[in-house]
Amino acid sequence: MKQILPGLLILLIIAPVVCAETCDIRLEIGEEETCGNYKIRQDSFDAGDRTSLQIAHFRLWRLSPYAYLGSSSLDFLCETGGKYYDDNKLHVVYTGHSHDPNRAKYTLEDLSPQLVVKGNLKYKDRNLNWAPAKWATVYILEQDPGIGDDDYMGSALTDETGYFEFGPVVNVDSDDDGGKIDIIIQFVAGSSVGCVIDANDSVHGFWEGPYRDVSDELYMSWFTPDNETQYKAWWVYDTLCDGWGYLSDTVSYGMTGVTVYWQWGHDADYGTGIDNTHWSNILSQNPGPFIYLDGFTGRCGGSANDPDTIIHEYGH
Ligand SMILES: [Ca+2]
Ligand SMILES: [Ca+2]
Ligand SMILES: [Ca+2]
Ligand SMILES: [Ca+2]
Repeated sequence: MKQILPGLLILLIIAPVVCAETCDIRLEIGEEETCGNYKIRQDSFDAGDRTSLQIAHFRLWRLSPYAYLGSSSLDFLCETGGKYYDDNKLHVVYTGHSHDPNRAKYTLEDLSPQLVVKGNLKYKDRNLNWAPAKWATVYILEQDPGIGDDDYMGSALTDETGYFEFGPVVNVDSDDDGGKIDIIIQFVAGSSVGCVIDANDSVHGFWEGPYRDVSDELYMSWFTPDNETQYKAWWVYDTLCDGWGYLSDTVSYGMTGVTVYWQWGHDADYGTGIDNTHWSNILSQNPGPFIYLDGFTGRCGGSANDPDTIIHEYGH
């Protein structure tokens, strides 16, 4: 399948996706272990008033952005509630010790705030009603205006009802001000089923946001731009998905991704020299298969209006 967003992905720096975590850890002196975004190292024991290994000494680190948080100690009989570190984002409890070898038992909780992005994507269908946009790819990014590259957080896919969920991810804008993250979203008419692209080889889609300093959850409905040069691309994509679903359901055939050219006001010649709607799998720079649809303005967007034609070409 044609790569959906090569340009975009090259520009982005992949950010680590880390989830909240609780870890039970046993460490000998000199051992270290990570839990979520934190690392602990066991240094030594001190005798308390009841046992010889009652007080554990350790050191802590944050992994991203990297920071040494210093050394500390906990008494498992007198400090049963443990202690908080790094602005309450890390909780450490020393829960006792084991002999032979002597090991400190810790419970670490990474309490970094988490963010979930979820919601519904709708497109204007051929009856001009808002309908679920199924199998759209949703790219989630963290915007860093003025301080460098935006951070790519990951992607999700809408389901049959147009719903998607992304996360949880750590809600810390670590390369910005350390505050909450600033979400931008790109919705794209593409997935492993295929994609709908324009005459410049860009996948049809649109951006939403930024949503600045989002706390725990961003949950809303999004709509394709209310403009026929935009939403007719989603008609084509929906028909492509229907064709794929039909083959999958009726003959259990997993069709490979199909790239569909469609652009408002354009004939079906996107480099093949054929200006009527057609298909091919012989483009030298890419193995295809491809479908080329006309988008004549005089025909109100041409083949986008005509699912039968799209399915006919898909059938090849
Ligand atoms: Ca930011
Ligand atoms: Ca950045
Ligand atoms: Ca950032
Ligand atoms: Ca921010």
